[in-house]
Amino acid sequence: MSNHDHDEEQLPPTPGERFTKVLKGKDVQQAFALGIFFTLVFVVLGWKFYPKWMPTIMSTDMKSNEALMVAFTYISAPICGLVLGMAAYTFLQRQRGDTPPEDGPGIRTNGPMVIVWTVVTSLFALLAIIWGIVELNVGSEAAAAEAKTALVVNVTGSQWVWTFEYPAQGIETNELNLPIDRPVIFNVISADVNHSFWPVQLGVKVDANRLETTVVHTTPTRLGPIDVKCAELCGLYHAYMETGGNIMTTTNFDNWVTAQGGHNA
Ligand SMILES: [Cu+2]
Repeated sequence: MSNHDHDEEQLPPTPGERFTKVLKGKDVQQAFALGIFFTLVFVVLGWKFYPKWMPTIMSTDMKSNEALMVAFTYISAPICGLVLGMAAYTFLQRQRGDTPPEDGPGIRTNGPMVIVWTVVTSLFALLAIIWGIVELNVGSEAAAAEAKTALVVNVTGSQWVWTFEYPAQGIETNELNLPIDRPVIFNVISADVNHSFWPVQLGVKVDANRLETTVVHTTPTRLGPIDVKCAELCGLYHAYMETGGNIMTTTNFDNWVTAQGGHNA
């Protein structure tokens, strides 16, 4: 091709020129426009709909879980949006029967492009790590402060039932009733295989292992029913390993404890 011969006489384009050329390509711009469209869809989902689709927020932990979920939806929206944009553009172009544009030089040899994507994705990863570490520390500080006043519940998972022992109250039940606004410490263990203790609306999900107690805590902040499930495949009736309970006023909780034959503490 004469065009090709002509190119060889010129200096090869610099990485910066290649970057600009890529961005100016009609196909890239159209795919990018679709990417922005999908990004907006995810932002609207994260902003308006995901919070509604999540379980009712009934504890401090569930509140921070929701904030995390929504923030990560925003962060991942442009990444997911651009990938979907490219996929949709390719699909639409195929439907039209257009010939795909010829491949340019490999992106891996384009310095600026490589730097941009490495830096941007590293920043996302760093944000996720820092956020996670901060949340963990906030949790353990709160736990230390709450230890004296907290209600202790010993949770045992076994095939295929949850058992809740309240040592200070001297009762054992299969429904998880808790008083509102009082910190609760769960000592979680399994009597047989691995289970995962998941009181859904409390935003707690932790493995129940045999011979090893896992301590987890939260503070219920809203009255109402809760679901307790097993979130670790644990055998034939794993799917039915669920129970419920209620977040109650302190008075109602005390009455319930008394009705179970326990003493208030
Ligand atoms: Cu289980």
